[in-house]
Amino acid sequence: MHTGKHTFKTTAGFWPLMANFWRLVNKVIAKADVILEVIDARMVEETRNAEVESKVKGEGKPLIYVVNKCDLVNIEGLRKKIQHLNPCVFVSTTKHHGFTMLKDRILIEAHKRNIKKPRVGVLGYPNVGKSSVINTLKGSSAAKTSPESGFTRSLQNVRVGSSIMMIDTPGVFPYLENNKAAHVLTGVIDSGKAKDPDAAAMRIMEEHPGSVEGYFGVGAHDDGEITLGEIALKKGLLLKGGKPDIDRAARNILRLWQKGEIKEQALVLSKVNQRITFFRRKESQKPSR
Ligand SMILES: Nc1nc2c(ncn2[C@@H]2O[C@H](COP(=O)(O)OP(=O)(O)OP(=O)(O)O)[C@@H](O)[C@H]2O)c(=O)[nH]1
Ligand SMILES: [Mg+2]
Repeated sequence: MHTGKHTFKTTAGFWPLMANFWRLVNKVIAKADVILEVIDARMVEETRNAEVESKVKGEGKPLIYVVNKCDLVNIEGLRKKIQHLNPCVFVSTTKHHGFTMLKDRILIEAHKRNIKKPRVGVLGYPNVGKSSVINTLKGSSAAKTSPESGFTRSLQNVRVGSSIMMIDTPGVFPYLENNKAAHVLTGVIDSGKAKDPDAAAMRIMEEHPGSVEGYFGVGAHDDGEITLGEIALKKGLLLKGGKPDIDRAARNILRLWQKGEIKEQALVLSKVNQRITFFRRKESQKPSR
């Protein structure tokens, strides 16, 4: 069982390790021949760390952007949006997608530098799936994972095949970063502890139109609060007097978002489209009267 997670966070939700942030990053950069920056596909900008990226590049080490949790987004839309991130590999550990490509990319970057057996440092925000990426590359659960952020607590070497050594790290933040809204969305701050759950839930609805509504089967409204109210009513989340409990509805959404259960609507739509095409095909196969 995992214990002691909270030694990583103060009650204010800060990360005491922040003082050690650069020490950790520098250590990983020094040890590694190739660096992976793992990013959450649903929140690319919020889970990138420009300072770390320029530090890695400044040290002359190759950086590969690993966009994880691709099962939760419309990948084609995302691919166009982040063409400038290069080299970039899209993966999903739950769907085992993109890992041959990732292994190849690691070896290509290493071989460019005449390194046959690269050591690969895996950096990224808490909860983006660093340990899961390592496990999927390896094909077994060597690095422990958890839906709780801040789970991996120290550097850990994991051998992948005969030629690659991965270095798992605890999630790291930009120095002095205090973007609470992003922390709620990325799961760094637990849904139960979010200060303004309704604002965070509405941000998800704004940035990923239709995803929350599609999940709960409610209508979309310009005013997100109306949608939250409908979700509360549908789920029977009521305050005394029968009013919808917006706060609980919003926390529910955040919990499902952090767990990766709410997907972008485009994905749902593409499934719907597949089904429509399937039924149309069946219809057209019926003998005409
Ligand atoms: N939907 C989805 N969930 C994922 C994927 N990869 C990881 N997760 C989930 O994300 C959560 C965090 O995964 P970890 O691998 O522990 O993340 P981490 O970056 O190592 O986290 P820390 O060690 O806490 O910094 C877990 O609940 C995983 O199951 C993915 O490709 N798709
Ligand atoms: Mg981890």
